[in-house]
Amino acid sequence: MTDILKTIFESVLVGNKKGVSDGVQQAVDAGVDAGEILNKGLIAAMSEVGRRFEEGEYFVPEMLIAARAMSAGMEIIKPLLVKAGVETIGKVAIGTVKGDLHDIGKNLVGMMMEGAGFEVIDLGVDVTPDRFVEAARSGVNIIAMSALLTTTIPSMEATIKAIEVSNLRDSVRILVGGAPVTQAYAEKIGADGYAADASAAARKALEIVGRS
Ligand code: B1M
Repeated sequence: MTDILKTIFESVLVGNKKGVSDGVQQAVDAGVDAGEILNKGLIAAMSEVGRRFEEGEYFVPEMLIAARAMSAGMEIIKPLLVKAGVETIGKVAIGTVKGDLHDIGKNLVGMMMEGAGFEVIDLGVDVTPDRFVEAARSGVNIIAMSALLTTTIPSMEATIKAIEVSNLRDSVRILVGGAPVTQAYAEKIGADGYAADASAAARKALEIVGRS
């Protein structure tokens, strides 16, 4: 790994937003390929962040600041990636379900998925089943639903039913998570995957699209 990619990698690990954006800008100015900055700098670092989180070396705050630092770098290279036609691993539409306004965990999951190489479309909070159906119709690979309230998790099942009724169930995979959600619940409502935290969600999404 070149020195500049190493600097980007290490800046993401410690959540140094300015270090990441300066490093990415320097790499771009030096003519380093945007795909290389993405894969060897940003994505590699987020995968290490995920590993440290799962090993108990990092906690939610460390993961959050690393993800924010990574996003600062993404902002710089996104237009270059689009121009170069660098393909993302897949498209994920993520949202917090109807009636639920909690978005910290959902944002973190979205950032980790972006860090894993997905294009993430953030539908926001209080997302109705119809809005998820619309996203499924737009051609995303994964619908990712987050819920933090025991009173709102039934909206996940309602959304899956709405996707089925719209004949879109075979074209998207569905991932669910959030504090009150369990593997058993995910299976009961017919989701394709469950993850307990943001790092596991990114891994699960990779598994779902066959890139794990
Ligand atoms: Co609310 N709230 N809240 N709240 N809130 C909880 C969730 C609660 C457990 C607090 C409590 O009573 N102990 C409780 C829910 C009880 C229950 O239903 N079992 C609760 C309640 C009751 C409420 C209100 C009803 C309170 C009221 O008004 N009476 C109200 C509801 C509003 C609504 O949504 N309609 C409410 C409001 C709020 C605030 C607006 C004040 C604020 C939200 C701010 C925001 O999100 N922008 C808030 C907060 C901050 C919390 C707590 C304190 C923290 C949630 C959080 O951000 N955690 C929470 C108590 C707690 O968790 N200790 C609580 C950090 C975050 C990183 O974790 O979101 O769990 P989490 O996400 C994790 C995993 O769950 C997972 O990965 C994430 C990262 O590792 N994950 C996924 C999440 N989504 C995933 C999706 C995946 C996979 C993994 O795949 C797609």
